[in-house]
Amino acid sequence: MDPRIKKALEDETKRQQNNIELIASENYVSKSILALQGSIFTNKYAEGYPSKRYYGGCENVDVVENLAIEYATKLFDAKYANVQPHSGSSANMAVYRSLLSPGDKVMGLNLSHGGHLTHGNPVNFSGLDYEFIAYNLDPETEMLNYDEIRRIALKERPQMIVAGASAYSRFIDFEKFRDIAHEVGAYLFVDMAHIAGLVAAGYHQNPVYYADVVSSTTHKTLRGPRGGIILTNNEEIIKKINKTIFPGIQGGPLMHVIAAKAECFYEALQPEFKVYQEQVLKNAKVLAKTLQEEGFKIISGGTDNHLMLVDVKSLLGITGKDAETILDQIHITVNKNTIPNETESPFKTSGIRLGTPAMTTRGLKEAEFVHIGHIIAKALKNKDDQEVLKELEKEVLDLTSRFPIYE
Ligand code: DSN
Repeated sequence: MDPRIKKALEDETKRQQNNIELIASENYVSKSILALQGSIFTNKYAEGYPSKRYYGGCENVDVVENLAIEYATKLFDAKYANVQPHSGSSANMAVYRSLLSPGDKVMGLNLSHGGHLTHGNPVNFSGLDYEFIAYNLDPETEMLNYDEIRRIALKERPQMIVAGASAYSRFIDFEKFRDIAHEVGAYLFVDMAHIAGLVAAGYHQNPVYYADVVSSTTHKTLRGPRGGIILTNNEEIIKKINKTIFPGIQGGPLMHVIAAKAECFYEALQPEFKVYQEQVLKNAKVLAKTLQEEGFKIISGGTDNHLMLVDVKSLLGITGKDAETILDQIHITVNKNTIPNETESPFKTSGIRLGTPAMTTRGLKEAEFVHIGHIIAKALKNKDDQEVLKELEKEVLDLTSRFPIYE
């Protein structure tokens, strides 16, 4: 291996082992998934779908793609799945292109209120190709306000409503979204990327029962390889989606990733996965509570899922970027994040987003998350005291050394 690439790999392994990983969209895959994603399936071209390929020698990749579809549909109780999207963004592009025409009106959650780039941000293809109308969180509750979403939908009459978020810590009522979409004759499209693992384990309402189409990534709470999927119960819609993914927007599917997705769905069907997700939720609740006891404002007052948004500016006058840098110094990885009614630029922000999926995979429970909450608070409150930061760094390294990423 090229020595410089090898060194980066070794350094990254060390970083992942040493750091407390709190980025809400990250996780550690199983050794089986790691092996499959680095397997010889990567050598195979398989344009098309199982039994309808444009290349010979596809008998084994057909097996893994069929298994991925079988397990995904079982896991989410859906009739149809397309497991080929290279990413969540590709999946979302395929959904829009299958059901909309350029210029059609779509509603999505504002990025700075917790939405996603592909939910209509003006610099993203979604915002460029379609006329997106953003809905915001309620300024008082900092939660989704379904009456307000309905009011906007009745006024705007969109062709599609997108539900789902990247930085929203509350339960999302897909049934209410469905009712609004039906009332205005719009498709309901749910991007469940962040909460897919919770849905799979039965800890969040399953959007497949309410939406016309559902997309997800496979690498967040679902703990699989980096990639996307699309689910639906509608035969006409899956036909369109399949055509849009291939030959519409993708060529050869990443068969090594699809093999790893099949393993991911298989793992998520096991009883241990439910226990894991339950712990993810318990850990998030205690982390939010600990930070609140330390004086921090948690956006919306708490969390129902795997993540929380912490307003660092109102208590300490620092930006989310400052907080990210200080925590990085003591080996805690987080990301700065805009909060509702943000006054700072997206490069600075007033908040940080914290999530529990990755460290829960490593075996941390409530006691460790209370400890992490106190470490975060102490570091941010003593940001200029190098001695305190050094002590905290030691505490972090001691904690992570007790929970290896791969035994
Ligand atoms: N970038 C992802 C996240 O961190 O939430 C969303 O795709």
